[in-house]
Amino acid sequence: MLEDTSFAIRPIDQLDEKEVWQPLGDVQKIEGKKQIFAFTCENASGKIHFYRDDIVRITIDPFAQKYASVSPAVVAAPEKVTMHVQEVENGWELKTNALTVVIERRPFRITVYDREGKVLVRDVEPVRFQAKGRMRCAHALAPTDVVYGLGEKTGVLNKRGAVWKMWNTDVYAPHNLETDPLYQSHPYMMVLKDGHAHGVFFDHTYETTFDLRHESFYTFTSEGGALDYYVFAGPHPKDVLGQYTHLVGRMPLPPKWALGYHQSRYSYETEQEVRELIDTFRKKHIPLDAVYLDIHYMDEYRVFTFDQNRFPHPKSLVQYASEQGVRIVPIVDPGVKVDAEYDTYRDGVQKDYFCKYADGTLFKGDVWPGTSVFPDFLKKKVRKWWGEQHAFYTSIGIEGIWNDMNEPSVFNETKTMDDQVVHDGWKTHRQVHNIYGMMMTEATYNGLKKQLKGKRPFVLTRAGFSGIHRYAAVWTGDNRSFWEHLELSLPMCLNLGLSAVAFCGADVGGFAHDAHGGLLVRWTQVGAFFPYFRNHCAIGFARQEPWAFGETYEQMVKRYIELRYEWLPHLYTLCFEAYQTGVPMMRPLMLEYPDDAETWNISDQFMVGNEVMIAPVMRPHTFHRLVYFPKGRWIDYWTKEKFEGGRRYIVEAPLDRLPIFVKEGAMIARAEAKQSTSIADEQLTLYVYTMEEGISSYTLYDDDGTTFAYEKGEYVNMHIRATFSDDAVHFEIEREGAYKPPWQLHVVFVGDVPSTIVVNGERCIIDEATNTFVL
Ligand code: MIG
Repeated sequence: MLEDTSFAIRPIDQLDEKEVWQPLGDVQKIEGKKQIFAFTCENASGKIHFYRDDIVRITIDPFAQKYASVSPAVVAAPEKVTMHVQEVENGWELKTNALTVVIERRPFRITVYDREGKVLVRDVEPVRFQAKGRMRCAHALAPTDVVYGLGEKTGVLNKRGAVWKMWNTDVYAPHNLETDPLYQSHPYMMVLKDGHAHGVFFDHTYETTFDLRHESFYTFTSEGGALDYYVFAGPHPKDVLGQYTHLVGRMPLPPKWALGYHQSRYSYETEQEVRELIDTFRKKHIPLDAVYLDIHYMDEYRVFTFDQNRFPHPKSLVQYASEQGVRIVPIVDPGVKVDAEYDTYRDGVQKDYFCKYADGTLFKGDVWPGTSVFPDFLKKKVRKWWGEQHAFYTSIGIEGIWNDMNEPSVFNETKTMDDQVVHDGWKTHRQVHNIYGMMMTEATYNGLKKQLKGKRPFVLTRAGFSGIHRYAAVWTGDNRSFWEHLELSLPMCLNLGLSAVAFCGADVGGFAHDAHGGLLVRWTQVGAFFPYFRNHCAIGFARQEPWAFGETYEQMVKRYIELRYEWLPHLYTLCFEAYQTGVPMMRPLMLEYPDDAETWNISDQFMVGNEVMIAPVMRPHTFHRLVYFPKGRWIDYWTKEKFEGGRRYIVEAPLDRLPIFVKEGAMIARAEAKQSTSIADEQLTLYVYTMEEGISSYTLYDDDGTTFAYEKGEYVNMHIRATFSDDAVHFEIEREGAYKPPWQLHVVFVGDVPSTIVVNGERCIIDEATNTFVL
């Protein structure tokens, strides 16, 4: 397991540098008030603030508040914590039930321990700063520690061995290991140490860099702002997710339709084309829930307009789509065309809502509409105004918006807004760049929420920062129709999930480059089990709708889109889990088996919930693959063949087969395939993968799928517990919540049917004809 520990080690001091890194100096004073401990060093002041037993915030500021944080990430207020504080030899020890922080006086150094005394965070070098606002710290890592998270990054699951930068950037060039940064910034890591996890979140909006090339430490550098980070105690990786999302919030439930199959193209260019597209799906009986309108729907790319020639009747188009169970999702970019006769521009200029330089001149940049200005989303009233503009869409029945180019992307040398632009009074773009997109998305989500009168909005975004999942789903931007990019989409989305972005996905089929039948089939198989499932394709490349490559491929693609709908009750149940706990639907194996070191570096398999494992084939003309099975016994979803865990097998996977494995004992609810989520399920089936001995449990969640009534208890949670022994199964079932679902739950056994079945204490007879019974 010790392979690859030979990282390029460089002493911290040699890392750059024209400017001098200054140390903070020794600690001179520390004062504690309940759970807040303020300290003063020669060159800085700082604070250790316990937010909970298991969450501590550490701030160190050598700049006397000059760079006060504007981060929107944290939404939780500190809770009351019981502390044990004592002075120790060279400093102080601050202790809760879950964490201990030791501050050493000379030299100044912080160490954070978990309950068992394991070191989670330890300064291995003094924290340093540069006069112009930069800060750097270096924390210990063991050679065998594994680092996850960091949001949307290329590469494999484990992020060690490379440098990762946070600076939201639009990258069209093919994403590879050297392509960093991308569109999102999540300065957050989950560290797995001997199977125990903890988290560190650096709440910095400035450009930041994680240098993970070293064997025994990592460095974190911020281009501005006081050092400000949180440590999460774990110890299970799911605990870390719970702690992190306690702080930055959890995702609201998406409308069910957002979990269906979505079709996009840059661009479906006319109303007629969109209608024909929907008609073709329906004629071919391929499920479909949404069609996207890319930039060509607009009048010369003016947001909040439709092109009069191509889309003369948007309202009837939306209506028509809705009758077919399909939503229309238009794209909205932040750039507002400079055009004195264009309402959005005029209104924004008159109200002083666009970004400016310090001297008051507007920042102008080229994007799709030509020369454009950019709303100052850092201002609350601008967000409100921008949200209100969306009445243009919601008034004709639109319920979902796609935010693109919100890094913000500008067609100039720096690819973005000038550093010197100031936002909301006097925050430089340099400071707020990484949160610009998130603030736009917040504006969009809240605007839609108001206008949709109780219905759940759907927002898709490209740019984002920690906390983005509160407002939007995330897709990974401009990938290519490359096998390598299919492969890349797994670790990318898995790490987004570990960074709290539970609802994410990659363009199925690949955006740029030409897809082909085999690739589309394999990608659709994978996409069907990603949280967000959209086929999207760039202008000028081969069409990649399900039927684009002929009948044989079409049937396979269709089958997997149908499979998505069959699995929706389970996926929706997992959405609810993410909403409640922060644990994502799509999970790396390590999230379920942190004790099993074999799982720590698996980037090409994933779990959907805790008992289903997907092992996709992601290579051309390949019809088998090696699969690792964690402990337990696993059942092949298709053939029912059994596999013993704790070892590897080569499994067969003809083109029409996605290897799916279900853990013995698992219970999973599925539906019949249907054309759209707008059709209610009359029957759900609980598949019980029987075992000889043991207990298993499942909670099936459902609600109306469209409103916020679930927040007030209008949902159903069916808690099902099954005890298997002596050829009998005892079910205990409990319903929680006020929602009356339209479905009945039938039970089907996969594997040996127990001869005695008892439900809540009563003997139950199976219907001989169908081999099922109703719960
Ligand atoms: O500069 O709107 O990532 O999904 O189709 C390209 C056109 C702008 C980039 C997005 C892509 C979208 C495209 N956009």
